Amino acid sequence: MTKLTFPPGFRWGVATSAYQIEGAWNEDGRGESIWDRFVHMPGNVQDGSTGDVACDHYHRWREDVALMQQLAIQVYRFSVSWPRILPAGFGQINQAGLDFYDRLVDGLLAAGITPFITLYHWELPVTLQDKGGWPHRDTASAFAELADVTSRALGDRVKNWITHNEPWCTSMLSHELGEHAPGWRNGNAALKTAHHVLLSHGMAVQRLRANVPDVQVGIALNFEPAVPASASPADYHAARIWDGYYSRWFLDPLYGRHYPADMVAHYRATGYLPHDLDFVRHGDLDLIATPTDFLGINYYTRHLARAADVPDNLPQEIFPDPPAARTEMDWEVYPPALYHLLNWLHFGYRVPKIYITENGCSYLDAPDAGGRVSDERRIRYMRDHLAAAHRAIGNGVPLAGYLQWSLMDNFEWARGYTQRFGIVYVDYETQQRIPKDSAYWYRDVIAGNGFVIAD
Ligand code: IFM
Repeated sequence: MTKLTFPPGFRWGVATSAYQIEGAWNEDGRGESIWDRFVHMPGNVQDGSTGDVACDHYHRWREDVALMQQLAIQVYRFSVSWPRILPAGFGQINQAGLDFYDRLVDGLLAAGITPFITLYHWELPVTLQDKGGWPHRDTASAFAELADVTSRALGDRVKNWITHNEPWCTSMLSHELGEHAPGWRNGNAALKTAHHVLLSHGMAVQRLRANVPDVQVGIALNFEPAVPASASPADYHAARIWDGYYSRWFLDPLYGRHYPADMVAHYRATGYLPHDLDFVRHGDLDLIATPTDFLGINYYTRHLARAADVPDNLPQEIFPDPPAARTEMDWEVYPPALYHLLNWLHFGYRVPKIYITENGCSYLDAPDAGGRVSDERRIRYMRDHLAAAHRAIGNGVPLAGYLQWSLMDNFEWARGYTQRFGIVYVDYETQQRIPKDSAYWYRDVIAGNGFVIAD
């Protein structure tokens, strides 16, 4: 048996987002977001559900903070709902909305839990959507206003800020693939969105630095590192394009390298860039590359890249794909990709500090007759990913913390309530919270700053 001990000061936490847990979608002056509109249109969510009530965290936050305290959670990453604070997206502030986050922050600090705030976890006010949404450049300035207002109100107590969660989802998943709000299918709009999101990130970093003494600010990107599905050159090329599409398009400009040239050529060829990068203005790239203090990485699975449109690309799977190693999302469980990802970011981009801002899995384990939720597969998933992260730290990767997704089961966007990512089970009928076995396992990991694995 070997004990994997994490560096002193390593931070252990959990993550959630506002729309997925808060509910109270139209209370106390909150405006409407693109997700409120999207979920109320039939056909957009797998089980026809909405986040109208979700985990009712808006009313039960005290109980949730107490639960985190019992589980020894050190860091709580949550997002603010933009239309709760600025119902029209800019201008008039909804004080009741700000007060909610104010109370939450005070409650967390009183419980000894450090808040990490995400400013954008996908809740664009509909008023801004109706003016053109993220493909419109003005949305970036409105986001800077949200950063300004929120950090002025909370920055005396909250020192850790994440501007955006998963710009790939805001741009590609929502504007190219149409799976998330606003449900567009337009490659050019998706690339404009990506640019304006990155631009707004740079603007927000500057506001946060101005408003928050000792601020630590970063952005959370999601990664699905590609592996060629076979040894064919076509699949190798497909893997490179996938990483360009998913990761390098965001990382390169954030770290001062402009948009990657191979991807600009690729997007020209696909018709996504009919007028080249005409939406990039002088000075934008400097703003986007404004230095940050950390990079947040959200990792769940890898991507097997196959060049489907190549006629002689015969099936020659060289990587096993056992059905047992998939989560309820049908995502492959593959911890080694996390190890390689961390190394790639450290050695390739010289990222000064990294947090794993999300990692977790959906399994549908439910309470047994005695009320216990045994979620062995989640414990294995967390243990193996933490072991991969520990190995990367041994190479010098500056990993400062691990935030598990998610504190509790919640509204999984277009999948509704068909998924359960929580270490705490939520009974949506009664709103009862039941810590799963993984929650107790994680509590012990935190207490020991590590865990024991079999040799
Ligand atoms: O639930 C989401 C979260 O909102 C963003 N990252 C991935 C999670 C699981 O799909």
